[in-house]
Amino acid sequence: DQTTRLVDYRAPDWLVEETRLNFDLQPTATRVTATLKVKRNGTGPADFRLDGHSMRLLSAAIDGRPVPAEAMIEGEESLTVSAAALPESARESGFEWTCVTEIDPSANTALEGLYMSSGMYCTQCEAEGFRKITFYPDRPDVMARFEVRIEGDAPVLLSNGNLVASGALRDGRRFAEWRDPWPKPSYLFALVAGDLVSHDDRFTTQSGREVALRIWVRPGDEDRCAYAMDALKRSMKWDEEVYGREYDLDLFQIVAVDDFNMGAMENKGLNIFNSKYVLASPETATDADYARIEAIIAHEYFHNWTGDRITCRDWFQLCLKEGLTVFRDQQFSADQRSAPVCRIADVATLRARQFREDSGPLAHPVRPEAYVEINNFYTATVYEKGAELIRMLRLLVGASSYRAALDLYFDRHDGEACTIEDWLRVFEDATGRDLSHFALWYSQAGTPRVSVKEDYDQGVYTLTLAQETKPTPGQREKRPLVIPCAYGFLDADGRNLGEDGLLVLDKAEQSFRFDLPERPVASLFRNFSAPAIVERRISPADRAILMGHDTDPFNRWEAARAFALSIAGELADGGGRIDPDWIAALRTTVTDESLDPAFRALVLALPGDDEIAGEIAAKGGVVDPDAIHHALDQMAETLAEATAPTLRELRAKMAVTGPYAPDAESAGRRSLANAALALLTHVDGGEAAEAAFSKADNMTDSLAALRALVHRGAPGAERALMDFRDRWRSDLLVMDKWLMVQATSPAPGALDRVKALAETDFNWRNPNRFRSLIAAFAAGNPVGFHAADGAGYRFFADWLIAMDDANPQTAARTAGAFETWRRYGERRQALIRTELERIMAKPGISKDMGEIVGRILE
Ligand code: BAL
Ligand code: ZN
Repeated sequence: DQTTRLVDYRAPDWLVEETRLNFDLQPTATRVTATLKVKRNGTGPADFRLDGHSMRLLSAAIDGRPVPAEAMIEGEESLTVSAAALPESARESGFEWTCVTEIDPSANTALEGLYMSSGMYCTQCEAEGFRKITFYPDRPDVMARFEVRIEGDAPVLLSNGNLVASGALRDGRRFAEWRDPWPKPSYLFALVAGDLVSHDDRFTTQSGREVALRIWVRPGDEDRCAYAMDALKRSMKWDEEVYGREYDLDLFQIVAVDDFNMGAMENKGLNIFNSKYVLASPETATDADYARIEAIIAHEYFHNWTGDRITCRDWFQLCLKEGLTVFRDQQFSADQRSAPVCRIADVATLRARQFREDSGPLAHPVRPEAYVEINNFYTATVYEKGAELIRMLRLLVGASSYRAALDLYFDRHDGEACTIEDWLRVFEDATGRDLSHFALWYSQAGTPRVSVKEDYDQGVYTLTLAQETKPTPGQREKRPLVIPCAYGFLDADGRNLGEDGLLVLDKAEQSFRFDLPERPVASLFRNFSAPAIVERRISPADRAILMGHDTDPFNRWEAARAFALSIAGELADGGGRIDPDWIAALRTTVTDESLDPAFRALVLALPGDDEIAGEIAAKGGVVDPDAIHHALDQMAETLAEATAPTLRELRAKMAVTGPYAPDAESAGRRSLANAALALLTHVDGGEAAEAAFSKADNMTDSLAALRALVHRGAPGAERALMDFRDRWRSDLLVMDKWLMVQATSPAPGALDRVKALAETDFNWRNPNRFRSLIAAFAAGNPVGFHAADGAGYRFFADWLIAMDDANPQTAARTAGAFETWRRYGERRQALIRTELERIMAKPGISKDMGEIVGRILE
């Protein structure tokens, strides 16, 4: 059994106080000498067990004396010196362990451990990559001070902490020595070596400490770092102001890397980023890219306290750092931009990814209790639902108590590796509340459904809320959760009625009574106060009141979304009609100049195919991707026909003058103009989009126009695709957008086009390329992927099999596109099953892929 279980957690037998690493870098044979000062944790004899694999052990010594081969047991992923083989003196008081290993970074296509990307050396150690660099107790509750010496040909040699020495060696080689004063687990170790240039700046902390800031990129990319640097400085200031957290080293560095499994990584003092989330210029990056860069820079920086200074005891506690840090980055973005717009976007992502996960075979609690491969648990549930739990806690205890609890958390646990129990105890101690019931959110998987019943009689409004969570894999019985519901009431004219407040539903069913002078239009779960699915019958008239007047912008948007979803659902089911009231209400909202353009753009966007599929599946229906797509097309066309002059007017009004700037206000104007453009393409044959494409002076407008043309199969699409390619063919990050536009196009022939693109000079081993073409097709092209003959499934499975050999982590994560397979009709299910079984039968399938596909098939 390859499963690791939370209940089996045991404190480490040995701790490491100091770790000295010496790297002699060579592309195919890098030598790593590791010297660890080890001490016993506990009493009595204990084997000295180290994690490690995919490297050659050249020698090992204890207190300078070679360890004989027969005293070491090499397991598949470990090296053990038995307690009996340890020298007498070492058994109690500890010892110095030295080992020399040899690794081949050039052959490391899994991008975990030490590997090469575009000629540079870099590392990714979270969660368990360090054990591919040297033998080590590779677990987050072992925290050591690291000293690192790097020797290599590259001009720039980086590691964590502060630089203490550097210089030239013989034969053109160089060395650098780094010391990180803060104890850290091995997963936060980082090394980078390459031909890099830096974009530099400084930050003075609130206590007056001078910090040098450096963003390292390949020569030629220096002029694309300014926005990331600005976002970094704003993040540093924000964390001081809002959380009282100051940076703690003299240097903070970021490196942009082309081949990277994740978005970025919070290694102490040396964050490594997927270059996609650092590099930006108006010509090459969209408004959405700028917003993502800002959020991810903030996220990784915030990890310095929530992740690095206080880390996780074990990987089951991943949400301790990830949920909290996502919540912090969401707060930051909301402060920098429009809070309602950010909230709506965050909820849309949560519903699209996490609700989908929570309702299928991959559902798991925010704190999972078992895993085969921990890399499979960097999920929307751990991250995004984890952030929602923090948000609910803050709502329940109030903002000032939340801050007091966080202060206590940092005071009490600085330098420790903690658990969710530690986290909740801090809140209990700071507020005097009992959170034992709330804790269920961490262990119970599945999205609760809250049904709403309303009654008004003789001045009393009664609201009855009932909750239910459906069974999830391994959890049949579900208990009622603590569900906060922020509410307010409106009268028939849309004015406030009575007081706003917060209800807490903590039983299966509860009624709440309010004295109100008239029947209210209730605005419930304001600002999406709990990650729940709300089932409520509401009249079109009440919906229109909420859409037009709610003081909670989230619920104004929610009312519009619910309206569109119900129309789309009925159309896809072969019935229904396009209610003219929907069009009228949309027109009123999108032309309301008192509203933020970014908000209006969100209201104007139609629901996605997958969102409708999720609704149909939740009601027990069989999902037909073609019917859903047809319904959405009909809606877009009818809306565009009815509002074409309004849409054109909106575009004219939203035109941004002057040079491009990525600020939220101009981005909002562009998003509304481009939402209108996408609709207009349904009625003008692409005329407006062609004009917009040829005059665009920034990537946001250029890409929006290209997408509108390609996705409608407009006559100008081919020409625009060629122009775009000719202009950007040497810029791989921009070409990813070009690939993605084609991969996600619902126009006929998408699969043939994707196949052809995959056969040209497509570097599929690069995760960004793979995601832009193969993953985007499976996850973002429901019509092409679910083609009735199964060709889309076959194509995708072929690629998963190929990628699994090279990079199991990226392959397994991409395979999640199959998680909704039981939503579809029998024929499609049979075709998908064939592909899933083919993947499972692949000789040498990785742990990563075996776990994901196994769970999907269960
Ligand atoms: N810790 C992995 C990348 C991130 O969540 O920041
Ligand atoms: Zn994170």
